[in-house]
Amino acid sequence: MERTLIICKPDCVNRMLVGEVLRRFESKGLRLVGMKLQQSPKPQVEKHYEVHKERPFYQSLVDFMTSGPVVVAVLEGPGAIAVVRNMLGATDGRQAVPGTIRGDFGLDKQFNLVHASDGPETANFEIGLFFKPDELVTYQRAADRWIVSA
Ligand code: 3AN
Repeated sequence: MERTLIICKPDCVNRMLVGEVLRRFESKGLRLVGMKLQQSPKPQVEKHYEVHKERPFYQSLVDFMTSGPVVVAVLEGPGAIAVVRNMLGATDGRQAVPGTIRGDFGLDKQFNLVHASDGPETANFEIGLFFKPDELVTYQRAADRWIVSA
């Protein structure tokens, strides 16, 4: 089992696509183990995007990510990190393949709707940045036996 962090960005919340995005992940078989709507504090966003600090778009990205509320969530499932990244599609909506979230709903590389962790270390770091341990809930659903074989 793997956990990954997603952020439905301000454009996603503003365009009222949060339900559509979560529906896709839930339908795929990924389980929500944490979720909240928040106005992100700037230092948290700066830490989150620290790897992009030297990139020309960094300041504009931080401004965008603090421009309105976001929905942050932790999803759990087998191979969750790669599964979610594949379902998002390429960074730039113009290049993202139809059928992916960015391919179906976006045309931009900054306003690209959803962030998702890109590896196990990043996932750990990002989950810890956005959630306290007691905000993550572990539970079993009987229906899981139809999604993941023992
Ligand atoms: P991804 O979100 O697909 O992992 P990254 O990690 O390369 O993409 O970029 C992080 C975020 O930075 C993207 N989600 C996007 O919002 C923004 N971004 C990436 N490239 C650009 C760019 N050329 N211009 C503006 N924003 C960008």
